[in-house]
Amino acid sequence: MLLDIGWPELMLIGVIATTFFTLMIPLVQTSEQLIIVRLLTGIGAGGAVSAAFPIAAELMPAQHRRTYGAIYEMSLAASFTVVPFIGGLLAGNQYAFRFLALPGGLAITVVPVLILVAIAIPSFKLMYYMDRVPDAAMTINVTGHQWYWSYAYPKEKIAFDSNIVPEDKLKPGQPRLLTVDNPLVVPANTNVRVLVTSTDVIHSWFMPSFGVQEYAVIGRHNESWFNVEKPGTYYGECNQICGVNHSRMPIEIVAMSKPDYEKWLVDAKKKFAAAPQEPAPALVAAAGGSRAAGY
Ligand SMILES: [Cu+2]
Repeated sequence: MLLDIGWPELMLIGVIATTFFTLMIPLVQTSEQLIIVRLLTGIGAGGAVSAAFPIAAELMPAQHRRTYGAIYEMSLAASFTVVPFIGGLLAGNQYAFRFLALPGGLAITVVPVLILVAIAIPSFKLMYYMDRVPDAAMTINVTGHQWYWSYAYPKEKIAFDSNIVPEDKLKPGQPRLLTVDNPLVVPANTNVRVLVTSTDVIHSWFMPSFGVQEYAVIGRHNESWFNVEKPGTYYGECNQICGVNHSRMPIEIVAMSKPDYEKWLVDAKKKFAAAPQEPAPALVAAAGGSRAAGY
């Protein structure tokens, strides 16, 4: 790193800068100067927060990094808004106080903060539960390619490609740009774990109705899970720009009742008999992603 400065030193510089610029606030004479000092305070505080997170990330369990990422973004936003403002108040700056004296001045500062805090509490809880992978009854390997998905059921020893059905081959009732030749079939009311990876560029396996969006990255297995409560057909798309046919690699998932799924499986084992798959890596979450063999 530049001048051999590490994160701890950078954090210290941020804290010193924040303190220094906060102490500068009483010297401010015009509102323009206040804006500049507030911005510099924000950069100092933002720098301190940004340096603290890589340090903290090393100490955190990998499966919760998404939650910490959200905390980081909120801290960064606060660095530029709340911190310099409170700094101004603490420093007794006339402009900060004048702003508060405006009709509703306090309200437009405090109310959004309270709303954010109120939203944050259930969000963090939800993100925590989203990041946990409960005991899954089955695992499916999802692989993104330019430009189609392939699915493998390692335990069931089946694997197949899932390609878009071109518009002129659609049957009545099939939606265009969403219908595939071989949809992914899963049993309903079952915890299904997906391990998402890619063989070329970065894709993203996005199933809005399942609340699942997982990047498909070469050499990494990203883990997610879902449980489809209602049998039916569900659609999703690749939502990471991955090349010229990005819009032509939809995801179609058919959730069947367990008996129907078992029937499908019997046929699928004949139709899609796959070369033995590599065993599903069971410890992906604990290891924070693993290198897939063979890349
Ligand atoms: Cu893609």
